[in-house]
Amino acid sequence: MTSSLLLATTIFTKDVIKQVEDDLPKISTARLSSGKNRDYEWQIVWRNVLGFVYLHAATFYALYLTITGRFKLYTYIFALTFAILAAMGVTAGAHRLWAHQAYKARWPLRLFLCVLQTMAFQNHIYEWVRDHRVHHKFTETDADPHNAKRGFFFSHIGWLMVRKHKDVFEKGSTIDMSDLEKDPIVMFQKKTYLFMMPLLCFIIPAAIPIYFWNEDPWTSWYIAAIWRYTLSLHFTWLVNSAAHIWGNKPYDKYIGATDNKSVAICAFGEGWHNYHHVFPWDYKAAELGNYSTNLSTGLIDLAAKWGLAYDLKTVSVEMIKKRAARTGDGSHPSTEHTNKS
Ligand code: ST9
Ligand code: ZN
Ligand code: ZN
Repeated sequence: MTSSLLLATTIFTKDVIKQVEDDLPKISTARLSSGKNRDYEWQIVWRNVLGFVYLHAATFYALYLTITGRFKLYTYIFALTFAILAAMGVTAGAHRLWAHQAYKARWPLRLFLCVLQTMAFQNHIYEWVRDHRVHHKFTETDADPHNAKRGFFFSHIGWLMVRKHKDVFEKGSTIDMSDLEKDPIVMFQKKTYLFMMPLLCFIIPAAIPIYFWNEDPWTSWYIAAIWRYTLSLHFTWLVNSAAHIWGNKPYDKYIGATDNKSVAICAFGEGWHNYHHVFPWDYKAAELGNYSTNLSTGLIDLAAKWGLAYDLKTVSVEMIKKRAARTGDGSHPSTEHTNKS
């Protein structure tokens, strides 16, 4: 059992099956039609395509197990709890703490968030942050790893199945990562990721229901490991796709990012993306709303109460109002009657 779990979980990891990838032809399947990019060709990464095909096929099987009631209730409660915790590692950790330095965290909190982020398998913190900083600095250009101008599919999942545009490497090399290089927790995670990630994202969550309440091993694998992981990936990806396509632009109508409540709920507060692109240093990643649409803020506030988080950055109401009046689309409460466009 353990070896088959290991085999399945490592299917994505970069180096473990690099050999397999090297054997596959790097197929250039299409040219982008935009004049600017005539020299750019897609290079499909079949290792990732196959990985995602497996994930989604296995997720459908998990749905079948769910519909037919072939699971123990504890397994679902556990999977949900695990998913929420892992998401906090991405939102409160990789995103607000490490990518944007929106607050500071003492080492026990950084260690906790790092463990949670490893449970989420969205690449190690260093890589996640580098891609995300590039996304903010070069939003919706060829240097943006998940450039939403290339459509929903590309910005949602497609970007993880092809080699990056050369602008991502070139312009990405201007990103300062020295703060992360000074964080021993981040660097330790980077070094040990290929071992820690499969353990924390797949093996441990699949083993807990088997060990503690005698869940069927395959049910545990499909529901607590695969289905939980796939769903949390899609919720995350919606921030890059849906929240760059559909929604309001209360703070800046000239950018692609939108405020999208449904995405905010699914992504624990990360769907207020128009606000976030305008004020990326705000630890709430939102102006309005409460913990129900922004659980990540709740966690940071709690950590601040306990003295584990400090220097929480935010934006004054005045500054927000001025910006909404100047560049918003008129959907901000303070401009609704004056600035409709
Ligand atoms: C995943 C990530 O899903 C999701 C991120 C979402 C972000 C959302 C943000 C929104 C806010 C937060 C919302 C949270 C909501 C949470 C809710 C939860 C319910 N700059 O990448 P490589 C250089 S991961 C500068 O291999 P290829 C660098 O030298 C899913 N330089 O490029 C690098 O070498 P090294 C699981 C850069 O070969 C070298 O290029 N993971 C940059 O084109 C090669 O880099 C997967 O599916 C940069 N930005 O491959 C696998 N980038 O690293 C994902 C690269 O040694 N990745 N360089 O320094 C891959 O397999 C590959 O990256 C690839 C591209 C095939 C996509
Ligand atoms: Zn964005
Ligand atoms: Zn951000």
